[in-house]
Amino acid sequence: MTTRAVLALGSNLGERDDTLAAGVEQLVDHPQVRLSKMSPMVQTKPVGGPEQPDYLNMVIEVETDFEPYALLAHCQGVEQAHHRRRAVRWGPRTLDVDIITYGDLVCDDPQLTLPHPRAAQRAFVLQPWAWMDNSAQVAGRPVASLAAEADDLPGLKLYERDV
Ligand code: A4P
Ligand code: MG
Repeated sequence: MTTRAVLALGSNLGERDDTLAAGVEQLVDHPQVRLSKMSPMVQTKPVGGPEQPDYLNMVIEVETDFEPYALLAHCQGVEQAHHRRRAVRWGPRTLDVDIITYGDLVCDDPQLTLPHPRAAQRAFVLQPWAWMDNSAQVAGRPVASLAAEADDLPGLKLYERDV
């Protein structure tokens, strides 16, 4: 069965834009994952955690034949390919890939909580998502209006790559 899922990517170490672009390629370079929509990249102030560099964030929508935990394992495999180290919670990272929604599935397992428990408060997920899909909803509310209310919205701007 094919399910539509929204994935969020974040990076604040190294060549952040190359990392996000490579991460998207690797996520969809699999017969069970097809890219359907992609947001622009946004530059964002870190939310939580220690003092750390600004992030680049983006979201994508995929059609997938993976079951939820297999999709999580696939996302973690792509993080590993970028030498993700888990030292501090909410600490700096080369690449983080979170599953934001998996169809309409609601799940409160700590290993895979769906929809992502913090996504509805975070402009760094909501704003690129709203730009990607203006009609998107999460937790029964339009993503665009949740983005407008998120505390971290003032720290977000569209990312333009230096040439
Ligand atoms: N997990 C549970 N549900 C999910 C899900 N829906 N998707 C589990 C992915 N993973 C999920 O994740 C910790 C555990 O969450 C995993 O074992 C997985 O099974 P992690 O990636 O190892 O650690 P983390 O990302 O540091 O923790 P966490 O709590 O997921 O962090 P958040 O909430 O994702 O926040 N500020 C800006 N501006 N931009 C960012 O991208 N990211 C974070 C991380 C903090 N501040 C940020 C950003
Ligand atoms: Mg994560």
